[in-house]
Amino acid sequence: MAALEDLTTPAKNTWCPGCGNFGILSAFKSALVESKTRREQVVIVSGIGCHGKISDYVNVNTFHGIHGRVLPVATGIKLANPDLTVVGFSGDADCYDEGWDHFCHAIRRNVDLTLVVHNNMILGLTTGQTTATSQIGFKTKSTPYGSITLPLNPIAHALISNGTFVARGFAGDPKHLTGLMAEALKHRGFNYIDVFQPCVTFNYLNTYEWFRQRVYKLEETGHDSGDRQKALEKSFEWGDRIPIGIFYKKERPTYRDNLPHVKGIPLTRIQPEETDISELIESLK
Ligand SMILES: Cc1ncc(C[n+]2csc(CCOP(=O)(O)OP(=O)(O)O)c2C)c(N)n1
Ligand code: SF4
Repeated sequence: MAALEDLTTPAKNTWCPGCGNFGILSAFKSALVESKTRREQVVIVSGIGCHGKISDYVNVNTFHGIHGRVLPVATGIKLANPDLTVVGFSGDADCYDEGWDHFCHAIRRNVDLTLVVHNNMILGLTTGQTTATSQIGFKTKSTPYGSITLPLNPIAHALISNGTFVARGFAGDPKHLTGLMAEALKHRGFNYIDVFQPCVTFNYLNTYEWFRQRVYKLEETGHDSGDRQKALEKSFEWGDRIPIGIFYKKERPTYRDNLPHVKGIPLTRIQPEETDISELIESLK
């Protein structure tokens, strides 16, 4: 079982003071403690961007991947060793732009892992350009006259792709986010949490204040998280009121359950057979 003090690393944190990533980091550590997850059993896979540095800040097994490829790496780890608790951390550009195809397919496959998307609605590390979730009219370095493209609705996409755990949190409410993450860690299947993560340096529009004035908790309104139609309806709510919490939760077989060649003993426990491949190498010369 992880203790909070054991989860800290000596790495110097280089996120801007006040960045929403701090809320995500503290919520995740608390969720590991709350869900009584053993530190040694956890693998974090992170993408490229400010969010990706989270790999340096949690004392578990980590893999800092390449841009947009959190999910292929996380999927491979989980399929090879299902005993591990695999958690992906991605950014909105990393997941909803560069990694969009992986996102849709991992959801429909129902790979048994958790994905947390640090959604700051901007490219942070590359100093402020629009992403797939940037708001229309948003002026950035890449859209000096304001974005003319409508943003994606990743929650709705996750629901129509048959997601089995679809949730949204807010980095400004780490206690609530801890609860969502702890639930996700317990749930078997693809657990997706989009997190509103204010970028205090480049996103002057979607600030803590902007979110605080709008977000409300689904669970406080009697929302039935077993009702997919209702969840879909809620996923389109945007404007003065924006829902956070678990939109939808359901059990269904995971990808591994139906994959014949990895169904039995985990690949990591199978001793490789000694095979002479010199003939094969010769034939390729
Ligand atoms: C293949 C590839 N394309 C582009 C880049 C440049 N790049 C570095 S970080 C980044 C994205 C950062 O945005 P986001 O995923 O939203 O993360 P944030 O920095 O906001 O956390 C990009 C495009 C890269 N490193 N690799
Ligand atoms: S640039 Fe934005 S997302 Fe990156 S560390 Fe600074 S505040 Fe956070």
